[in-house]
Amino acid sequence: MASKISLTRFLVEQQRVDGHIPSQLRLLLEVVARACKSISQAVNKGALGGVLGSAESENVQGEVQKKLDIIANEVLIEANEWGGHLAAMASEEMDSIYLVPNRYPQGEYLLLFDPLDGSSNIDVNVSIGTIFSVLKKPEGSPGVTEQDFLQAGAQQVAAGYCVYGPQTTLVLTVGDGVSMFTLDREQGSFVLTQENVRIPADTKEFAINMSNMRHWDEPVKRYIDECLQGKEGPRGKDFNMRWIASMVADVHRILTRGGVFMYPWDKREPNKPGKLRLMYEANPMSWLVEQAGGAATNGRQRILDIQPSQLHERVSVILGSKNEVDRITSYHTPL
Ligand code: P6P
Repeated sequence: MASKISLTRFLVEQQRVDGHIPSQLRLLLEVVARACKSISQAVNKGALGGVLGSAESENVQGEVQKKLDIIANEVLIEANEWGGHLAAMASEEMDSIYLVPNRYPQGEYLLLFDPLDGSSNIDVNVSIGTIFSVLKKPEGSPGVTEQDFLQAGAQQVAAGYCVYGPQTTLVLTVGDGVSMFTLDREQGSFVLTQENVRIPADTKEFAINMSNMRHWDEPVKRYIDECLQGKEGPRGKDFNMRWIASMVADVHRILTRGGVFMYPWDKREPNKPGKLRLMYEANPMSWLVEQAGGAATNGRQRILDIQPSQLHERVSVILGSKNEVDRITSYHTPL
């Protein structure tokens, strides 16, 4: 069997080969990976660790926080604040940005994360995950403000997620393709298990919460209806449906075997562009998908081109196999 390549060796060799990973960014990625290992251990304990259930509090989204949401958030903050690689952090679980305390050296990177995506699945033992995005702090500004975080997804310098499922797998891009690392619990390290991940351009599998069908806009209704017509319909083939209600798990399936994931705008909350968050869910996932040959739009625009105006703003998400995303987008923007 080929020798195991650890995450550390992979990052050192990538740094040496093409300079894609400056040393501070390499440190950042290794610290985030170590934090994900700790979160994985907490998740795996479940009821034995007294970490299931509600924390009896709400986050900035107005959602009830699970105990593990708060634990994961604290793990990421504590793991990253002292390293000297960050200027500040932002999290789905915190109203405002978190400045690195003055007692620690300040770095040039901004780290954004959803510490535990898919919280509704925690108590029923279904895969969940951590999503993270890395931006560079804009030059010149002495301090750090929320405004420094409001950069389009195309400005990311690294993005990834860690899915806590039957395996704990870290999936990462620094702009040179997508790599997957599986946690070897005996060694306690992430080991490279797939490089140059590619999403097939076509698929027969879609992921959407069908219970919202009556609330969708017409283009989404048209696309799903055509899929449901199967071989006898305009698509000329039968489709399969999956919906795990953990974006990390649905995106991992799409990176592994193709498919299209949709959380579109719907008329339940017409003033919100969508349910998912742009900065620390849609942007990192969209960059990973594009780096693997897929596509990601909000129905009308490439997600990575969206200029954010608020830290916790939401967005409609259509991502995955390029030909399917292009088709759905074309339904939204008829010629
Ligand atoms: P629904 C999890 O709460 C999440 O943010 C995504 O991970 C997931 O895709 C979506 O919401 C599930 O939403 O409305 O189906 O529960």
